[in-house]
Amino acid sequence: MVLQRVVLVRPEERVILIEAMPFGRDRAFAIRRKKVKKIGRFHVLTDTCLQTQFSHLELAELAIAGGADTIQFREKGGETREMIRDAEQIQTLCKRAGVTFIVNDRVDVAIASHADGVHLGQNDFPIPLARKLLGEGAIIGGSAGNMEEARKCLLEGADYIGFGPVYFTASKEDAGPAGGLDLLKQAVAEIPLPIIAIGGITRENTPRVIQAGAHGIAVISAVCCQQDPAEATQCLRRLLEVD
Ligand code: TZP
Ligand code: MG
Repeated sequence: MVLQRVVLVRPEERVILIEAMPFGRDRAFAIRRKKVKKIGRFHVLTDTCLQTQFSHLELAELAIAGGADTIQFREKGGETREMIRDAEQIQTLCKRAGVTFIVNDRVDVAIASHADGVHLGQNDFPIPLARKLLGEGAIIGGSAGNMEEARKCLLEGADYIGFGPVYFTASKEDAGPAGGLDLLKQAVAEIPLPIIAIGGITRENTPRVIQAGAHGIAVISAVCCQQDPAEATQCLRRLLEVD
């Protein structure tokens, strides 16, 4: 049986130990020491499929103006060269504003654009391989929809977990069923990484999500599909600051 234990040690130094005991209790176990990085609490994922009024760059600009602390460039299609150009421009913007810049799915685009990190789903580029390519300093986020996936992200070395969908969402076709607040609470209780709630996050439910212990939120439609993305971002930002 594979026994895995995760212990939060010396929280003042923001270090966690991840122990994996593949051969049982009486055998030597591997210990991985992992420095916990500063992870933003308000991730805006740029999207140009659900809406066509704003470009990725414009959305990033508006979200930063409204107070987002993390921009995730999320482009599922198109030409790689165009993606790199977009990513480079957003990176420049983020760097100037002191905002974290993450690229969804594409490790190559993250490297090319000097992004702060990547966000990877369960079937995307493997997290350990991404770590090898990006280095220890990079921020790597993993997506999880249940506890098993969350544990996997942790053991593979993710720095934070995008956990959800917490609520119903029409923004991602294969998002899976909404897990609800109780599952979110379970993830927060068990996984010693920042848990970013995603999926159907709105002004109405943000306070509940933060109350449940989430480190922060990640949104698409609540910002990108609004008439005024900067104002929408600002409203959500205020709700996070209340906590
Ligand atoms: N991953 C899980 S749910 C989701 C992603 C990318 C979509 C989130 O979009 P929205 O519009 O904030 O529900
Ligand atoms: Mg993905």
